[in-house]
Amino acid sequence: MKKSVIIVFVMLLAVMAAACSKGNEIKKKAGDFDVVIVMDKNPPVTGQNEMNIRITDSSGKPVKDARVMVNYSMTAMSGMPAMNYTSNAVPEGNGYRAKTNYSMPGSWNHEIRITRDKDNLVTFTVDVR
Ligand SMILES: [Cu+2]
Repeated sequence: MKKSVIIVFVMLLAVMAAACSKGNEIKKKAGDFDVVIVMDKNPPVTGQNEMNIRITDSSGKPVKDARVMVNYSMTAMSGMPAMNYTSNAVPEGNGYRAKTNYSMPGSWNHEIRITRDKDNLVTFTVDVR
């Protein structure tokens, strides 16, 4: 009896932790812009993934008229040449959507280039399973 109560409690905690987890959300500054990147999978997996990119200006207004490119790459490893891909983000709602296709698991470097008047860069790494 006591044991089952503890088990239910632990399960509840796990569900709450999962709901609060923001492991798939990345927040960065790029010049005057605030950028929030949300990966559709947590963790991202080998193969097709999508990211939603929301950009706001210094007054908090969504930036919808920028050119947004996602470059993702992996440095060469033993038995694997360097990999480098670019994906054009397309406007969607108040943000942009970009598809990525990771050819292998591991740590992928990302650079998002946001162009409006000038280039603004966001860099981060994603651990792909
Ligand atoms: Cu690799």
